[in-house]
Amino acid sequence: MPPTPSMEDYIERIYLLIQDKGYARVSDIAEALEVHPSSVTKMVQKLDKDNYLIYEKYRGFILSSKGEKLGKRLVDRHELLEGFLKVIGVSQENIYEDVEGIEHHLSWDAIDRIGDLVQFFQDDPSRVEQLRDIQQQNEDI
Ligand SMILES: [Mn+2]
Repeated sequence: MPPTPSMEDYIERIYLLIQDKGYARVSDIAEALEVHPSSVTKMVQKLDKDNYLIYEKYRGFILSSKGEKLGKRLVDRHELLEGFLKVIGVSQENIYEDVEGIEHHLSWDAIDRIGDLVQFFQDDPSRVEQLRDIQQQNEDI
């Protein structure tokens, strides 16, 4: 069974917490995701059952290799989508919320194709300028 959007949010956040501090605790996750600790406990049990997590007594949780692999992929996907929205000219103030809104709902095929498009712009900055010209024209109408 593929992870649900909510599981993805947890794994992504746990991956970032572990990168930052070496471990993740229920209270840290609850704070970061703005949810009640009892919800975190429930999800942690589910992620443990599905072999994404390893519970370390007294310390908190670490990700299993399966969890870590997925966590890295989810964090990379988030960053790619931020880069994509940025390059197409979305206002900085909207980017984070927009990525949170779409990241769980695209196929990995779509993610990879967006990656190609980001690369297309990165490979030649004049392409970004051409896009900005079109955007300027559309604003002027
Ligand atoms: Mn995210």
